[in-house]
Amino acid sequence: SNDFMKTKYDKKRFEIAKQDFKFGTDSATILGEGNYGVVYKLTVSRFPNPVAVKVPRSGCSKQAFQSHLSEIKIMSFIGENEHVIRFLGAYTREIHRGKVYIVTEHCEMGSLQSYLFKVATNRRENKTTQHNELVRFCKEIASGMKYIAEKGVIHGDLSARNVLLDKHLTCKITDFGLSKKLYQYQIYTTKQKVELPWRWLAIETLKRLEFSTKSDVWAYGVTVWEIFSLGDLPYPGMTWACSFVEQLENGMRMKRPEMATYEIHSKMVDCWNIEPDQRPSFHELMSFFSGLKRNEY
Ligand code: ACK
Repeated sequence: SNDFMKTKYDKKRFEIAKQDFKFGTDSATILGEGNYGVVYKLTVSRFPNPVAVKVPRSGCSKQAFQSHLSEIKIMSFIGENEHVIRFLGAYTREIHRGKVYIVTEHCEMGSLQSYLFKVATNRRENKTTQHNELVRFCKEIASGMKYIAEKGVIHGDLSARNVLLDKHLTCKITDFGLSKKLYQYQIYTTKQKVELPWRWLAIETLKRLEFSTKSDVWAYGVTVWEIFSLGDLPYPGMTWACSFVEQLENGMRMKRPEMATYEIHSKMVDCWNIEPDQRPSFHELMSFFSGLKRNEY
């Protein structure tokens, strides 16, 4: 059923030679680190601009490495869209040694989450300009997610930290792979070491491990909440221990962030409907944010 599992990585088109990666030069910097591995900003010969290179940790588990590989497949299957991170190539010749590099476009402005933090501490004079920018982010993410959903791919981990901004402040959705998310989720539930991204997970995911485009819509609603609260942690003050799932079932939802209109808040709440089928589609969400009147704030 998952077409991307049948897709082959087009080696002729995407394979990059090892010597083309300019590791250890002045141009190489670390963009970020996680348990998965490291993301470098790097010069790679065939590309005019620096690119982002994801390298798994040398001691990472077999499953973490598998998820790294599935990301290549998923990204090549998804193809190109203005609001999806562009896959540029990979180095896979040393796959047997656990060495695989994934190359994507570099987004100069970093994650949407870090941008929102900056906006929060450095408020704009013009509220309308600010509001319109936030609405544009919502529209672009809905547009990218509509494209991903049409390809039959479930993102599984949509959030402000998984949206990147290029130099024009255009949104690019990143960090793919259902299999990866399912794998991570098992880790979360078994070891409880890494924090579970429960604040973004739909009720059916939390209860029955069900992922779908509609659970992506739930996460989209949480992302919109993050945008209008300028990067606050969702469900402020709440912990997993205070029976989160039960509270959701009893109708607890996030309040309207100050910067969101009542209309926008009501749309977020629609994304958090208990019934997945009752949630809006990404097409609807894109139309909604496209149709919002400017200067409405
Ligand atoms: O908020 P940031 O600066 O943007 O910190 C995170 C960090 O790496 C961990 O993911 C940054 N990052 C990841 N991929 C890219 C990319 N393709 N372009 C620019 N920054 C990236 C992200």
